[in-house]
Amino acid sequence: MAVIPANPAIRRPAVPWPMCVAEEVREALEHGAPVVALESTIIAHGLPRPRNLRIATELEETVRSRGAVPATVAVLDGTAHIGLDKAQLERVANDDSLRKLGHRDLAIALGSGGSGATTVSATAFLAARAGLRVFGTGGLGGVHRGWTATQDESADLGLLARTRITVVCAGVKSILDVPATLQRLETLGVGVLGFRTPTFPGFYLHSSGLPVDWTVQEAAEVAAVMRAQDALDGPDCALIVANPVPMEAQLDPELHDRVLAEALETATKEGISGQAVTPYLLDLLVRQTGGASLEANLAAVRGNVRIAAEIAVEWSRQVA
Ligand code: PSU
Ligand code: MN
Repeated sequence: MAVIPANPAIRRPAVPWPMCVAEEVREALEHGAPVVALESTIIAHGLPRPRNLRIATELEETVRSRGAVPATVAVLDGTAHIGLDKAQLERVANDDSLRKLGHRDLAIALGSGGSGATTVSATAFLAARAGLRVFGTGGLGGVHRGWTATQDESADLGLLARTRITVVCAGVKSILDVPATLQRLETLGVGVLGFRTPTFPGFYLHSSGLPVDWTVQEAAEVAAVMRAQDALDGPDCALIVANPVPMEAQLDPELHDRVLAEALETATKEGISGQAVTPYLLDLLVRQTGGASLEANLAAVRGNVRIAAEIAVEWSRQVA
């Protein structure tokens, strides 16, 4: 019987390159101290300049003020960074050439020395690889409207179905097909917890009107669920903590519905497709609501990052 020699390239253990974990983050992980992953697509492609940099900095400060270490994730010149310094964060906010990287783009960007901002899928992948367990973001990608024709479902969902990480979000944007997205999460086996809410949040709106099966009231309860997941050693998928924008900060529902319908129509007319769909619609919504959608967006992200930090703190306390 012929013995096929093992490919040494496959056997070789992982080397530190191409991932650079910031000193502060590495230290926190070594000591079991709380760390929160933050994505960079929201900074580079989801928020207008120059406010994006201020917000990126503010989000990191929010994490710190709650007693956790922030780790914004991005790919710069062929290296995946878990935790950015000031200059790197500035670059993410201002560099026009930064691409939008989903997890499928990671090896390609690293192998070719490229740079880009990471989406939820790429951030969750890299953060989990680095040993982080909690991630705060705005909204998840999901199933787009008209999916039967375009097959446009965010790669976020597939990646979250096989990555053990807790993601705090305000649901998914109403530019998506929200019921279909919830159904996909169920099919993929991704757990969803409503945070102090019995309904799935509507990102700009406090509620999408759709129920969630589980509701928790405190960060400690989320940490307990994460411990149970570890005790079972699975399922190896994400836990979604769906945290609504406060009622007083939500977008006026009437304005929301009107502008959304217009934006969807324009996007179809202009033939926007693929990765461009999400940033295009978000930008159009901001302009058509006179900035009001941006304020609701920010309120949602701020709330999520705060809760993510609280969960990370509880989690490190409970596993200590
Ligand atoms: N939702 C937001 N702002 C964003 C995104 C989602 O409120 O910037 C980004 C996230 O990075 C998310 C990505 O992972 O859009 C999904 O893009 P796509 O639909 O192309 O997978
Ligand atoms: Mn897409």
